Amino acid sequence: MLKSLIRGLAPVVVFSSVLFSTYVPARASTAEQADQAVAAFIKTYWNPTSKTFYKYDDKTGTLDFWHTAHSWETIMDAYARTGKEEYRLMIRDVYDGFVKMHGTDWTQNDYNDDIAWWVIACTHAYDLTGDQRYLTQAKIEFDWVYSTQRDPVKGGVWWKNTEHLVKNSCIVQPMIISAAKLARLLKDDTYRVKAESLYAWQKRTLVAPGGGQVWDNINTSGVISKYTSTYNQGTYIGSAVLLGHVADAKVCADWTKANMCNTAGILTEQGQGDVGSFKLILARYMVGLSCQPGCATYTQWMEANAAKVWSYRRTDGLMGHNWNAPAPTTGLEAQCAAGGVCLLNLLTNPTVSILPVADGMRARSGSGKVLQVNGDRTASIWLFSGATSGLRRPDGRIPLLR
Ligand code: 7K2
Repeated sequence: MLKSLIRGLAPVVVFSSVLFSTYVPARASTAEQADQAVAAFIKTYWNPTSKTFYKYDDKTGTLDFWHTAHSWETIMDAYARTGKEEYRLMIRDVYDGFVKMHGTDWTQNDYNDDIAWWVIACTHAYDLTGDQRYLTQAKIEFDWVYSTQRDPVKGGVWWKNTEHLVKNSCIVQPMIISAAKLARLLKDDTYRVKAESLYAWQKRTLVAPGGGQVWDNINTSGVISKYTSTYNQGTYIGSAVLLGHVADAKVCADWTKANMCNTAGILTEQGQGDVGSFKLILARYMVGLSCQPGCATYTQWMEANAAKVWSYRRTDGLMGHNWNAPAPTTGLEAQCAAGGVCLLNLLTNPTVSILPVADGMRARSGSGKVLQVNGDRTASIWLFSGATSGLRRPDGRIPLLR
């Protein structure tokens, strides 16, 4: 079994190493840990009746709009890793429960970043399931924010749609990620142009000279808030990777490691509430960066964080909001607990990413089939060393995962 798997993968490994000198980094965290982590999360926070997540670990409250997008993507990560039907059905259920509660006009939400996170999550859901409704909805919501919430005079995107006072990294960067993903999925290069132009604005306006540190926002008088968060560091890294500006992403990752971690490299930002989702965001896009050629050492950094937060888990398996201390035994909010789950599922995904590819490039899969990569420069070739059948969409294609 193992031998045939290795034989099956051999042509791919040769193919990739000849062209790109890629290698597979050591994986410290395990699928068993990821299994336990996602099971504990679902057991505590998922309400299958209302199809919503509870906010608190005593099964009270309802998880907020934007945190729900991240928990939804975390379930998608579990599905992408395992191909399990249970998670595939949950992808559908989370969306149905959310729409039941919030409808499909998400522009009712004051915060443009909240809308953008649902756009991003919908593109992820479409990638994994091929269900058109996610892509349709993502396009509608993105188009609304893009056409009504940009500053036509000075560039950038307003944070809130009820008042145009500040333009924040936390909206501009998720819009870049959304546009890059929509360009690929809709096969529409105008979205790539939008992404690139927002990226250029972001880089010249809200990134410190030399790169690395992402500032928070700029107001109507041109005053910049230099507050730094893993949220903004993470989405800059994600934007840069998706657009092929990997060098920018590396500078940002290096700055984050040097300035937002303790000496052991463990992220120190912590808190519940909104901040509770921030490290999850960084983790998602850091694992994406670590799959780029020459970036495997970032995997060790993320592995160290995963090991630490896992070591501080509760007896029920839930991980906390402070990755440098034991998880609180009560009062733990879902968006905080989701961070470690997301990280473990991404690190233990049995796929090997090669790199962004040129249009039309093909790779031979482990099973000997040829995968056509969908033509755009943001796509990565994903090679499956685990069961691929559960991961095929109804149209037979294997989704590109990030
Ligand atoms: O500090 C604020 C904001 O200035 C900053 O840009 C971001 C990112 O973090 C918080 S806001 C996080 C928002 C997420 N969406 C829903 C909103 O309710 C929430 O304020 O550092």
